[in-house]
Amino acid sequence: MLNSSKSRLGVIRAEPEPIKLDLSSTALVIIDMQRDFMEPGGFGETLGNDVSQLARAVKPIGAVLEAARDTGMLVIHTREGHLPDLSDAPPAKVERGAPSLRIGDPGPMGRILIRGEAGHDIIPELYPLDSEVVIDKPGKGAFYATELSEVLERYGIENLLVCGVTTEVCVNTTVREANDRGYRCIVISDGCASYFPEFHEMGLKMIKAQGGIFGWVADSVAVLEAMRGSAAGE
Ligand code: TIU
Repeated sequence: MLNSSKSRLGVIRAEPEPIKLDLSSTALVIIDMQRDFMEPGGFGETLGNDVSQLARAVKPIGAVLEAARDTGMLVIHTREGHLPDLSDAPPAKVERGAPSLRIGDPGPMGRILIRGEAGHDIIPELYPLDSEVVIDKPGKGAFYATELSEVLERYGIENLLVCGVTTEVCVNTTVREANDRGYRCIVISDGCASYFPEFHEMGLKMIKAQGGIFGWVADSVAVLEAMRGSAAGE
């Protein structure tokens, strides 16, 4: 059963300081690990990006996802995308820049960033189980115009382990939204990636600066230690 009333304490070796958490009120949030960002021919590449930069996050996320499944932690996957009629896509987003294909245009994985198309789906390595929550979001943040707040309240969640792509865009936006709503966010450093390595680095620094202004940062090894560690069952 998810989130039993029994608390399960874990300490994560994080920056700017270690954090002690009740793992039974903690969820794993995996941001936008979609083919549209990860593979050639999708939204990320149409913006001119080298999508191979994101591959490094897949294995660390996979390890934490496996531990979450083993320990019964709530798992939430998000997907950025729009309705086929683009009614939830602001013109300011669709018309921006000079991409090779715009949102809604037909591409090699179906229409770019449109719900239900092959490119919008999550990569096979991290595919959600039927029992896991999938949040479809039209924006960069996972709280804006979604049911995420209601889901977290329903499961009594207070802490979020956050990973996914890209570090400085959807991960940072979601962490900032979550922080303002009172959630403790622990960002998994090697479970995030950016098309720009320097933005990845600075995106993590921004979260943990000033005593953890938006949250904490820990690598997947430290998170796994806490999830599988001796504190479990305390
Ligand atoms: N372009 C970019 O870096 N990211 C996005 O557009 N969306 C997410 O980060 N998911």
